[in-house]
Amino acid sequence: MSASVDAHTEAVAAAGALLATARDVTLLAHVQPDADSLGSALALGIALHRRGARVRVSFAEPDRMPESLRPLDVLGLVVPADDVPTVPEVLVACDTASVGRLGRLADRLDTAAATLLIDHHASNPGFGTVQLVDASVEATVVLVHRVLVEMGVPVDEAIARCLYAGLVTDTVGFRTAGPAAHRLAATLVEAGVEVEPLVRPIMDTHPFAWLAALADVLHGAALEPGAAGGLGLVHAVIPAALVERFRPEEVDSVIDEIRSAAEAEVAAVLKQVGPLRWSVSLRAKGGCDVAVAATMLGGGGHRNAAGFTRNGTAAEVLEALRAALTPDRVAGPRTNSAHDH
Ligand SMILES: [Mn+2]
Repeated sequence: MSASVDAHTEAVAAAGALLATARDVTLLAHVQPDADSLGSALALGIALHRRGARVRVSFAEPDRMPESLRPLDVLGLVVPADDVPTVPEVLVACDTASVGRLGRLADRLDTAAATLLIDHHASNPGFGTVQLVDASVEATVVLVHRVLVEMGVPVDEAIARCLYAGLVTDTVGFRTAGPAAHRLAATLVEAGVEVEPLVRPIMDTHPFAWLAALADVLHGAALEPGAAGGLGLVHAVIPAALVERFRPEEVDSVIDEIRSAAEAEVAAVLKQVGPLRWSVSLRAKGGCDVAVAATMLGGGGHRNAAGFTRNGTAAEVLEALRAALTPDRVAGPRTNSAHDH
């Protein structure tokens, strides 16, 4: 066994020991929570609630649970950020690549009596008293499952649904999943997960009005074959009017359409979140590392999926992105962590 495997085994044991004795646990997802982050927090939350602990799950923003993920919260564990205790007994940060991803709840890391970080982002600097960070797994829910096994928790259907939701989304429908993740998926289906009704609302459902809006956004997309050191960049802009009109489930799905352009290694979607403020999603296909560019621009992420937020006009943000995607910055050795989110 390598040293890192030993370290992760120790961290799983430490995480299990901390949670096994915890009486009151606050589980946090990152801002704009996705299925991996909320699925991780809810899977642990359901398990701990069933062991008799007082449990709450929250995130700093937005102020509502993403509609498509609401069915995962079968026990009603999600509370508004304002209801998170000022001094939590045990705080668990799930799928949180940096302190900043906790938003205005980040200060609870300093006040909590004990903190546990569970994450799979290679760029994570590490924080918290117990740190379970393993960039070799496809999703944070994989690490949560290890902790549940360590604690001897039976993975019932409700927990399995949370874990499956994180696994299927972070692996883009298992396309980046390795053998162990496929085996975990089989275990979760055996525990009772009905895949189609679980996944369709999360990955594959939009209001009819979105189709026309999406057509407009795609019509405005542009291809720059010479960008990213000649690997090609395709990008699209989502104006504030559409960001405000539609759910994150619609807005955040645009990148999956844009990245299908064969002529571009890198895809970018600029989402207008203020008059002169943009939240930018980046995707790559393995030929370059968009986490490097995103980190340079104040964000972060994985090699093939990253993002950042930046002020300026759309043209200015695109210019900054082009500059960050120069070949010497985006090349670099491939890692074994070919996953998204
Ligand atoms: Mn994740």
